[in-house]
Amino acid sequence: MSKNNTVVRASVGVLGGSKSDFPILEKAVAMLNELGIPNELLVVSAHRTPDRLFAYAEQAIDRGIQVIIAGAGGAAHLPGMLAAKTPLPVIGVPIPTENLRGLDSLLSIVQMPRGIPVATVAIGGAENAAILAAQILGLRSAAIRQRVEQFRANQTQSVLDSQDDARL
Ligand code: RP5
Repeated sequence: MSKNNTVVRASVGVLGGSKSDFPILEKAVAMLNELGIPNELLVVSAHRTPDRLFAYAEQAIDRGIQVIIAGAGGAAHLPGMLAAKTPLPVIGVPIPTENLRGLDSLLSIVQMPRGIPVATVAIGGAENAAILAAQILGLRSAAIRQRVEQFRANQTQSVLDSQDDARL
């Protein structure tokens, strides 16, 4: 919902294989909100709700989704299966796991077969997933591109402000 009570269609779908993934994925949502990008956060499990996965992927374009961020842990098939079912760009977020610390998630997501790519960020790297989604949307939106550039300029400035060596 926008400030004037009109319904704003999400342009980025943030999907998690389980609600237990939300503490990580909410960082993507926060970054998308900071960059002014309408989004939605849903549970869609490749293994527990496969029909919901297919339905989401098949309807996403018509619903106005332009980029999908998908996070899953362990046998993390959600991003790859979404990528198999939609031509939209899919960004995979490997969720940290208790036993293997997310290395299982990372390898499951990054090792896609030739022909069906998933852009994979670092383990737990939900914020970068959101920034990458914004950069993709920025190809067609000057306003989003400007907000990404401003974010980067602020980031640069805060690094410079926090260093005590003024020689550089
Ligand atoms: C994956 O299994 C989910 O993405 C989650 O990271 C992991 C554990 O899920 P829960 O057992 O916490 O629901 O499908």
